[in-house]
Amino acid sequence: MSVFVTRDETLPPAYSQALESHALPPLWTALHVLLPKERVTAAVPHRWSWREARPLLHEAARLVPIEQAERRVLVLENPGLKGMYRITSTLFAGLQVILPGETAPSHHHTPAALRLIVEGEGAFTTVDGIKCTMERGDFIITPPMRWHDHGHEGATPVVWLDGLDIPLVRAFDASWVSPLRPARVPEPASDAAQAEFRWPWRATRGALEGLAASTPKDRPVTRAYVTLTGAPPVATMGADAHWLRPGERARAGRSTAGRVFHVIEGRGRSRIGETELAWEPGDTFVAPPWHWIQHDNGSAGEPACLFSFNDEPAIRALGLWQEERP
Ligand code: 1HN
Repeated sequence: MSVFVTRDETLPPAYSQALESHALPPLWTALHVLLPKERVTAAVPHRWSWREARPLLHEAARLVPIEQAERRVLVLENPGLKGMYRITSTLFAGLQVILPGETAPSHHHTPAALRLIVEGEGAFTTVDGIKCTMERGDFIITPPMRWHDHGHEGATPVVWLDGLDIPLVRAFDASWVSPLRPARVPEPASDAAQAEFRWPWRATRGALEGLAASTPKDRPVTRAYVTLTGAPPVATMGADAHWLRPGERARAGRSTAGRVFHVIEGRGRSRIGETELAWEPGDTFVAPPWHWIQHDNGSAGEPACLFSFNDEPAIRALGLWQEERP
């Protein structure tokens, strides 16, 4: 199926027919779509309410056995990209739920994954044999081609936010997954061993709180998640933690990267382009590329913490990075 009309109605029909049958469409009718005068995205700013999503996720856990689902995920699909299973043109996001005693079998794939734990305790994910504890607010990565599975030794459902670069990988026709392998019960792993894949929220929150105390009021309090060598967590995706001081209004500018935000703590609102989105803990919202972003921790007397992931490393690597600061 063609996404835009390439037939030039002013040409002789027989000539157009000949072009079509030789796989030689004219460029001149499509040039404005291939190269618009300004950046365009079909993705729209949107917020998924945790209050609305939570009961639907828990219902999925009742309705769909893990054996059938493999990964029990509800996709955070951008309303501007219906049927495309993506939150921006390059990023996938979803909410995954696992019940006590369940295991999601092991597999590996070319897309990279990252996770932010939303609710519950007692679950773990095993990455390349390293058992990573999942506690609320923890950030955990699964780099490309690493075997990974999930288990749950606790008592209540555990939910996390999944972020993957699937649409980007699919643009290269490079997306595939290994056959499944039953998950093996992993040995506990030391904090040092987990540090390759896991950033505990406890440590990140402490660092943010310290940073907030020493940062001038007009400067944003943000910490990028980086590996031990200072690199982005995976080659295609970056991630940050943001701390909004009580009453703070943080102008974050705009850039060519798409960004997904998740509320770990606090209440506020964000202006994404022309759209105002109110948020509370557990909510997820998306800022498509080249939209102005401004977060507002309203009048609440409490700090707010936002997690965010983005396609900035990928777009930088392609030479397409651009940003504007307020
Ligand atoms: C996947 O393998 C996981 O391993 C989560 O937990 C979400 C979304 C699309 C494709 C594969 C996981 C996924 C996924």
